Amino acid sequence: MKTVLTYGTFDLFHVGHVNLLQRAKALGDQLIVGVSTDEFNFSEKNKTTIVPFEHRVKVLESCRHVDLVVPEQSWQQKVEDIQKYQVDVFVMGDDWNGKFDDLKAYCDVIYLPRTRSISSTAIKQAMAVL
Ligand code: C2G
Repeated sequence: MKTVLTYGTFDLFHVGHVNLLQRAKALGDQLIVGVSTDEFNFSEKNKTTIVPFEHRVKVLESCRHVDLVVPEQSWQQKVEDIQKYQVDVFVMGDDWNGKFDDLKAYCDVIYLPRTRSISSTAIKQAMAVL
C-alpha cells in the first residue's frame, strides 16, 4: 500500500485543486489530505477563507480521489504525519517548489505543476466585482 500525502487550504474548491488531488492519488494507492484549519490559515498563512474549515473538510471527503482528510494545524506536523501514516510520497503544487525538500529525509517529495489561470484568490476577485 503506497500512501501519498498533501496539504492545503482548498478554499472555494476548484478544478486546480481537483487536478492536484487526481495526480497525487495517481502516485499511490491512498491519498491523505491535510486541510488547513481556519486558525492555522489566519495565524500562520495570513489567509482568511470564505469557506469554513468544516465545510472544506466535507467537500474534500466527497472527492473520489481523497481517502482520508486530517486537520493541518501547524507547519511542523508534516514529519509527524509522514511517520504516523507511513507516507511514501509527499506532494505539493510547484508554487511550493523546494520549500519542503527537508522532507526527503522521510519520503519522496514531488512538486506538481499548478493548473494555470485559476485560483481561490482569482475567484474571490471575480466575485467582488459582480
Ligand atoms: N493548486 C494547483 N493549481 C491551482 C491552485 C492550487 O495545483 N491553480 C494546488 C496548490 O499548489 C496546492 C493545493 O492545490 O498544492 C492546495 O492549494 P491551496 O489551497 O492554495 O494550498 P496552500 O494555501 O498553498 O496551502 O502546508 C502547505 C499549505 O497548507 C499549502
